[in-house]
Amino acid sequence: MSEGFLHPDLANFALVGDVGCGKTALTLALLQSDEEVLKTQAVVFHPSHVVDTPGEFVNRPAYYGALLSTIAEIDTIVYLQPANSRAFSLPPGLLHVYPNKRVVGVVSKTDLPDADTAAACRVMAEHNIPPPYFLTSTKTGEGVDRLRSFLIGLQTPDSNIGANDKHAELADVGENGF
Ligand SMILES: Nc1nc2c(ncn2[C@@H]2O[C@H](COP(=O)(O)OP(=O)(O)OP(=O)(O)O)[C@@H](O)[C@H]2O)c(=O)[nH]1
Ligand SMILES: [Mg+2]
Repeated sequence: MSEGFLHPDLANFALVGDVGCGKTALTLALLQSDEEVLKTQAVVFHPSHVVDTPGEFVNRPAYYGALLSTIAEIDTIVYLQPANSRAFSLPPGLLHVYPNKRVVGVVSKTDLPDADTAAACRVMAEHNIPPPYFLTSTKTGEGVDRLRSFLIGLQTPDSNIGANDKHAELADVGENGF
């Protein structure tokens, strides 16, 4: 498997979000993998603790336990909010169970004709996911390189300070105005 070796520092994050929000497509784009995007039936562990979760983990309470145990040892949650949706899909309480995890907010599918990226960013802000937010489309490639660079930057040696401190530090480099 070649993926992961291209970006050895692209590590230690889990993509989380509703069914069909684009987690697998974004994971493969970040890894520059040409694997086919298929419905995720079970957690997929890529090299370096890059974890693609099934959307059922957030929209079916029966799977919350599986989600919690899957992300237990992972530092960063990459949460996807589709650009055409105002439904927030992280399970309530998740961020209380793991208050020290870093959460990176991503707007996915910005290419859709009914995309409203401002509304998607607002949904995340209203649910305590701090900016910067990354606007991405795996169809056009928008934002993928920028998100990859950001995630790689989290793995640099001085990123071991508390997740919240790091987030505050990075919030200034906002990728957009929200
Ligand atoms: N237009 C558009 N379609 C996308 C984008 N990203 C993903 N899709 C499509 O949306 C559908 C779902 O994408 P997936 O990556 O499988 O979504 P997922 O979040 O992994 O879904 P589950 O595995 O079911 O949780 C697929 O048909 C993708 O081709 C995008 O940026 N733009
Ligand atoms: Mg998937």
